Amino acid sequence: MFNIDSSVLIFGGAGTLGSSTALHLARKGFRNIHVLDVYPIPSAQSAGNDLNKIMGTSLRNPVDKQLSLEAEDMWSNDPTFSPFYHRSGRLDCCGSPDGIQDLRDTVAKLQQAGLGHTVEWLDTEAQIVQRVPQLAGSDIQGWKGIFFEKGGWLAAAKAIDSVGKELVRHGVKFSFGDSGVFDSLILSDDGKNCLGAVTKDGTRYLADRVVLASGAWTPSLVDLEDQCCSKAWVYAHMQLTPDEVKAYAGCPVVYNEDLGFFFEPNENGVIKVCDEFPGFTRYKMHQPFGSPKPISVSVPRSHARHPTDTYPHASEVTIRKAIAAFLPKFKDKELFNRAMCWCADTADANLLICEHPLWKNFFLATGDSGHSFKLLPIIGKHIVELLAGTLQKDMREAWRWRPGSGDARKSVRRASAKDLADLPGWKHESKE
Ligand code: FSA
Repeated sequence: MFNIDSSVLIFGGAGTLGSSTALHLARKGFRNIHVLDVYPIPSAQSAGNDLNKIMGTSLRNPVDKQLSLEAEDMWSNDPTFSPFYHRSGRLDCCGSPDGIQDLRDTVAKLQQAGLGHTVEWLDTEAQIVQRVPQLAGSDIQGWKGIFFEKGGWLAAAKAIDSVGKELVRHGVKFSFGDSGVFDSLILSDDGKNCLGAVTKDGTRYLADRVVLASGAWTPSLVDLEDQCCSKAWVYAHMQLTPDEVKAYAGCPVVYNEDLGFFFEPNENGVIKVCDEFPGFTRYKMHQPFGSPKPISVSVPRSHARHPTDTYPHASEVTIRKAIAAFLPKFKDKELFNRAMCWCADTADANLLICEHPLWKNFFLATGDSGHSFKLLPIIGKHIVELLAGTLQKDMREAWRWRPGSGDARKSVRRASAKDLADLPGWKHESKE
């Protein structure tokens, strides 16, 4: 029986998938929700704790159309979320033959899904510049583009903070620090039922349902049998002058799969720039719960705990290359807040949201594959359906437990991720 009196523990509850789960439970009237995390909401080590994330329809997987439409509706109309949706538009653009083919494939997929009318194909540089005047004078020879009028960006950390405030209003219980960090499960005598969990400080919590939504940390907490590979992506910030801010205000998100992407300046005149690449792993021997012995697993390193970490020297080169291509005016600008942010890739880039096959009432919600922040308002609704046993079949199928079904280290990307151990330049303090 699962009803509003059931108790639910949500680890990673201060991040994207976890906070959304707590929100949907709270809105349904559940009175016994306990959010646990190492940092208070919005968790300083959540990938969602960021200036901005890209918003727009992306149809990678079978259930994406429904999720995209549901998310767009809530980002537009739900007061907890709508202040944080900036409808600047989004340009996907590329100059390489492979990149242009990918753009054409994207249009074809949208058309097949009946969403062809939501994008405009930009065939020439002039058409691109007409949509994004800030690209005039950039090195975009031969580029093609797709313009998503409806897309834009999300003020990510602020949106999770807004969820946190609503959770407080609903009376949700929180535990942060060592009493919020997952250590192990409490199992029934026959080992088949999850009865609760123990946290790092030894506190024992009993619950009807336990959800582990710890993002890129999940594979180091519970053995996921290689279904998720945690990888870091990088970003840097640059400060614009007031005149530059005026010129870039309202600029659509520009995304180039060969180079990277940038966002319009925020209220402090800061632009975030990212390069695009297959991510960085950090493999080490580690023993997650459920594994009888230490195994090789990519373990994130928290930027919140290691604030002087930056990114590898190689990232400075690729971020500078992206800036030189689409923000040439700013190519000599100082960069700051260089950092890594951790996501969990699955082999097929579908989420991993399912009950654990061995331990009933223990649920995983991870495998964001770098594209799930836009689902913040809606994903929790479906996670709650999973807890209640009512999740629709195509979602159950897409998000199922599926070890052995592919290579998460490569995922659907062009190449396998390189390991941080082989990349100098990012670690600026010796403490582990
Ligand atoms: O929703 C989107 O398409 C944004 S993806 C942003 C990104 O940095 C990727 O570019 C990267 O490859 C990784 O997946 C992390 O997220």
